Amino acid sequence: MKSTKGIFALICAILVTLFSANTSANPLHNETVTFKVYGNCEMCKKRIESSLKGNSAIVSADWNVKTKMIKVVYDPHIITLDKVHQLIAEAGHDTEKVKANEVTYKKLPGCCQYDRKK
Ligand SMILES: [Cu+2]
Repeated sequence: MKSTKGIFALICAILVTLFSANTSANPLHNETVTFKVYGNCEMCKKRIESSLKGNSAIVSADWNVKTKMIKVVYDPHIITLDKVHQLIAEAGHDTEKVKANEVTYKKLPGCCQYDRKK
């Protein structure tokens, strides 16, 4: 009986390992990109970065208030670069690839409403 329990525990351990390997970023796959995201201040920085940080495919996200450039480390096997841009746009911030929806943009606090290219 003891060995049956042991095998069962082993199978569980394998399943847990496989499951977590498929749902969170794998360091072997990581890719780093840097691109422009429009915003103004520290509040924007928080909003931009947290639009990505909840996602298990994102290893890190760091937006620079001065240069308006974001550096994202992500696992391209789980998330596409287009989706990364889209998540930021959904928070109200234009990226060099994807524009935020007008309604979402207007909901940003006044100080965060960056100049948009017409
Ligand atoms: Cu702001």
